Amino acid sequence: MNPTDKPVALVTGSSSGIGAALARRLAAEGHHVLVNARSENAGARATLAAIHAAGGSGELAIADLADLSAIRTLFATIRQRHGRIDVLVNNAGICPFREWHEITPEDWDQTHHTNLRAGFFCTQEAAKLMVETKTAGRIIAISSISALKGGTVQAHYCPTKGGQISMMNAFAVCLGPHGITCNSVLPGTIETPINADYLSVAQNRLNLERQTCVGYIGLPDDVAGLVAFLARPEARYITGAAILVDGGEFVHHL
Ligand code: NAD
Ligand code: RM4
Repeated sequence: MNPTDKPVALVTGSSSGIGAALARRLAAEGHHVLVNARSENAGARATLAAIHAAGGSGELAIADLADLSAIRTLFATIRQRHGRIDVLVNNAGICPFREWHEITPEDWDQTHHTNLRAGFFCTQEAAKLMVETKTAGRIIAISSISALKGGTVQAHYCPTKGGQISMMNAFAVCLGPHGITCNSVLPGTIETPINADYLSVAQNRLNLERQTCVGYIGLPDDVAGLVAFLARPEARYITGAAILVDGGEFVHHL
């Protein structure tokens, strides 16, 4: 049964990068955080250890979200153990950098299943539980500036990020009458394992730094404050919003 009276937050893909920062921050804000990863890896254990070290509460929630049956099992476990979910952050994502002419059907399917389909079915499962328990829940998609801009090696990835915004808008309409908000957060370039190889090329890093207004690449904690705010009760009137956290990259024309 429910091992905690705290509101329960699931952060998908929280063994590294932005997800790990969001998990730590939501725990610091008083949530019991479900740290999701594909397997019980060192990163997931490190996220949970950091939560506990800071006096927070959480547990591992292992599931490969590209697998629909794993999503169903994950939510069945959440129902059984907690009987509630208050916050869902659809953060898990992949971006295999590929030139447009090299992208295979397998790249397309893997990217869409992870970034978009998993988010849809996690949202559907979370929303069912929120509606049943009359929880004024919060659903937040970690989309991207790539929903609004193209990228030379991201022609398969950009549509998944645009789709996330469209999906949150649709769910905002469906779930608003239940007091559930659905929003999208659009990071610019944030230093994480997803882009470590790309940013290790000095010219790529310089180009991206120059594209921002502030002149530097963001860190995962730069995204955490906004997500924590959207998860709070005081954010109840913000829904169907898409908010950039990009150091001004979108408005900066070189
Ligand atoms: P990351 O690689 O550190 O994090 C992605 C996480 O998703 C990893 O922990 C990975 O294990 C997990 N994941 C991947 N497939 C999964 C699956 N099938 N099931 C469960 N977990 C899975 O990179 P990140 O930059 O922290 O990415 C987090 C999100 O932020 C992604 O959706 C990404 O598109 C988005 N984003 C990142 C940037 C950036 O510049 N870093 C910018 C905009 C948006
Ligand atoms: C983002 C954006 C960033 C890149 C990540 C992987 O949406 O394009 O520049 O680092 O994707």
